Amino acid sequence: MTHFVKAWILAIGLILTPAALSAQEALPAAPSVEPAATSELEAAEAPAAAEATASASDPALYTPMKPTPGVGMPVNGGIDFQEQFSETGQTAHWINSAILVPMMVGVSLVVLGLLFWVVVRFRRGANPEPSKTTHNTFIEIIWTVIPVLILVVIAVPSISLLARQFEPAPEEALTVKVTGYQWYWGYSYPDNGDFEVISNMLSAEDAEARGEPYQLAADNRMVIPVGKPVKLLITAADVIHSFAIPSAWFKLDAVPGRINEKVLQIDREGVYYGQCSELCGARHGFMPITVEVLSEEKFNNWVLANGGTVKGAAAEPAATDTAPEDATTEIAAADAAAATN
Ligand SMILES: [Cu+2]
Repeated sequence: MTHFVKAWILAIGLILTPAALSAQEALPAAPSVEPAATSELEAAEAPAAAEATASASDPALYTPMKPTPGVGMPVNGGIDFQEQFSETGQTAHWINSAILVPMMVGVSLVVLGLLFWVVVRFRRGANPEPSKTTHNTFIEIIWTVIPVLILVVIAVPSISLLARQFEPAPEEALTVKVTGYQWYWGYSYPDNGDFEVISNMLSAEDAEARGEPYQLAADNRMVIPVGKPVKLLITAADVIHSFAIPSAWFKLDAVPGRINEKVLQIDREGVYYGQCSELCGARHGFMPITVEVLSEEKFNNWVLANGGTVKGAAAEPAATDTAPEDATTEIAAADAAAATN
């Protein structure tokens, strides 16, 4: 009787299989390589994208920096983490290579050695009368205390790193709001006139023409100043995405209706690539992240090239060691104003 029921369940399953397959095919068309508008949402954003490209391409103020090969991007045959350019990244990489990997290798070798010793020393030929011992207090203390010590050695740097990664941003930090869309990124700068940069993946030809890695390069980049904490407010407009830059040890989910906050600080000028790291639909693999890190002065020029305003340019320049930069910023602002008139 049960065989009969099983056979029927199997038969119904087989009959329904083609229907399930065609239902999957009915999903959005396979991703095309072109970053052209593929949804209504994206089409609606297209004018904004065109605008941003037009203003950002003012070569007098800003030209996209060429990436350094192997820096801020994956390398062929790489098995280690990417080289790290943030303080937390360097600490994390150090914990991995100075603490975790040596411990893994050490523990593995000790266990392997013990196994070999047991196999050889206590084989039937060498040890015909096996011992009937069931307890040994000394050994039991050893195999409890040593693992506890190993866990403590790992926990101390690891938990302090975790806490450091989620320290709130300092008061003066620049704020950038990152929004994940299906399937591109938007970066808005509320401290600089609240303009938004829409960032789509470059086609293979455009990426090659710009000397950038295909599927990591984007038409408009997120630009931030070097060596300064940047408060990233991360959210999403449709489904969950995740904003990740491996060479800055940065990853945080972008969740609709919620703002996640984390500090990003990169200590060297350059171009750093990342990808959306939360499965978010058909073109999930085609929404790369490109971050360009510039000096304060070049960053301000980029802001002006995008029609933004430079923080503190209108007000009295702050009496700090950044005063000369503020002066050049004002000149640039004046130039930009003259150019638009
Ligand atoms: Cu995504």
